[in-house]
Amino acid sequence: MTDSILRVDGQVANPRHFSYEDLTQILGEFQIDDVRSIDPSRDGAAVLLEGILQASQVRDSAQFIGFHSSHDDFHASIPLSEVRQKGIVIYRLNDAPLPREKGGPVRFYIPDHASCNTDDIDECANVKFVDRIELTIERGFDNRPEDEGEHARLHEQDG
Ligand SMILES: Nc1nc2c(c(=O)[nH]1)N[C@H]1C(S)=C(S)[C@@H](COP(=O)(O)O)O[C@H]1N2
Ligand SMILES: [Mo]
Repeated sequence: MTDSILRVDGQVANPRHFSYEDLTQILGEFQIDDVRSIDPSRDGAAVLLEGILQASQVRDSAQFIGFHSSHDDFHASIPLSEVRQKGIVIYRLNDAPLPREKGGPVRFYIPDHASCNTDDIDECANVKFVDRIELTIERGFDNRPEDEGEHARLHEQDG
């Protein structure tokens, strides 16, 4: 399994692709073997966002982090400082890639997010099916729902 499932680019010294194997090989200090240890409602295994940022040599100029899903054309750009400490990337379930129905193969997750539409860092920012992480100086493309109506329509498409 060496196919790229995640690309990291923008304000990084080492723009790169990660395969599932590459994610498993990120240093143990960044791995979370059971996400339930930080959020009992979620399962799977993850790496701290910080592990991916270090492996890509994030530059000091990076102010925003963009999560892109080309699968369903969903995108969020959020201040890096808000998610750098706690953000995780869930990528594994029972030693296999995270399945699509769980938001896989790669999903971003903030353990203590606010509910949707209440804050910049809300539940909507837990982007599923992430295939690209982009570090930028200015806020980047973001098409999260802007009001309850849009948000409700998005959820109607779920499942
Ligand atoms: N790619 C993608 N990520 C997404 C969404 C989406 O429509 N597409 N919806 C967001 C919203 S509004 C919510 S509430 C959560 C839902 O995550 P869950 O299905 O794991 O509960 O995913 C977020 N991430
Ligand atoms: Mo949502």
